Amino acid sequence: MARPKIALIGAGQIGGTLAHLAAMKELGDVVLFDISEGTPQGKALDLAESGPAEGFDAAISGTQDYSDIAGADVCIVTAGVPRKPGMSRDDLLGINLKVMKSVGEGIRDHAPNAFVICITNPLDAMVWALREFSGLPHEKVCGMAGVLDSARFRHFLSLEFDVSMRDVTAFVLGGHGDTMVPLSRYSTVGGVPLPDLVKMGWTTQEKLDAIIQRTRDGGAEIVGLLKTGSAFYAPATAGIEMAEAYLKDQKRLLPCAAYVDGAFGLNGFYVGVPTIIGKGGVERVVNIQLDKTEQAMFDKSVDAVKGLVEACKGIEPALA
Ligand code: A3D
Repeated sequence: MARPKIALIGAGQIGGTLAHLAAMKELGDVVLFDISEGTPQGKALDLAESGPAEGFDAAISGTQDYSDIAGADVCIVTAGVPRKPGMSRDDLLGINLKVMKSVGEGIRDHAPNAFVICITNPLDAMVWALREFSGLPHEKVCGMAGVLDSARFRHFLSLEFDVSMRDVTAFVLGGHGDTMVPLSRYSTVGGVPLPDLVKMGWTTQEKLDAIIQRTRDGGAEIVGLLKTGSAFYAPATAGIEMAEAYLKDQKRLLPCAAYVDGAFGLNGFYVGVPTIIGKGGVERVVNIQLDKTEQAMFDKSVDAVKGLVEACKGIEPALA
């Protein structure tokens, strides 16, 4: 039986790390695609040469030709530009929208049966645009953000409580931007919700609020430190978690930017929600109950994404 084929559109910081992780985990053969001549080929060769020591069986190649992604089972899209210090994710809209057009058409023409995970920012608007340009079924196109934002939240919480990150679960919903919604009530240590841990004296509400804010600013904190680009190790790890859930039909419950039609008061809109990912792609949107405050934060976040989608329609008339 042939190994699955994983196409990585964009061979930059995240793309290269995705290729490394996919090979190490033997998820399938990897094709790196990028418009930058030599970059995907160079990274592919370098990664392939790490195979003998690591002992993985995966073919890794690089290309500038979309026909080489033919038949891909999974496409992970990081093509575009990342932010620099002082930039918001939204500042990337115009340039990355053009990139989504060429990528969406490439996937439509060569890998129409793939499960597509978008990582390019501004995430929620770009996954919407990528779906429009590719024309793939909505359940086969989603965006990675919630897994990363939740991982950041889990990491900060584990530091605060001095417990293993493995025992911290967390939910971050909404758009992947300043309005994202970390949900304390649905975040736990070993099943104990955060509000209970505040009552038990494990932390204070003030400290929890500061952690929530640090989570919202998690991407900017790394951009500020790196100065030349944005985070890539944790974003790649999160993307691979989603790809693995699809390829192995794991039915994982993961927050991701999914097409929501009927849940959360939304009718046909891409935003971060809890989903089940398995062999059908985004198989279910999990319609958890939000209290009034949470719903208000979620609605505000949805409005922010709506603004970006409208801006896309203004730039690219074909989308309107
Ligand atoms: P970078 O290292 O610059 O890689 C981007 C790659 O895209 C470069 O190699 C470019 O040559 C390539 N590229 C540009 N245009 C095209 C095109 N038309 N077709 C194919 N390839 C193209 O960036 P990165 O890997 O650090 O980040 C990639 C994207 O992910 C950026 O938009 C980031 O903002 C975004 N990002 C998202 C998250 C989320 O949580 C959603 C986190 C971190 C970064």
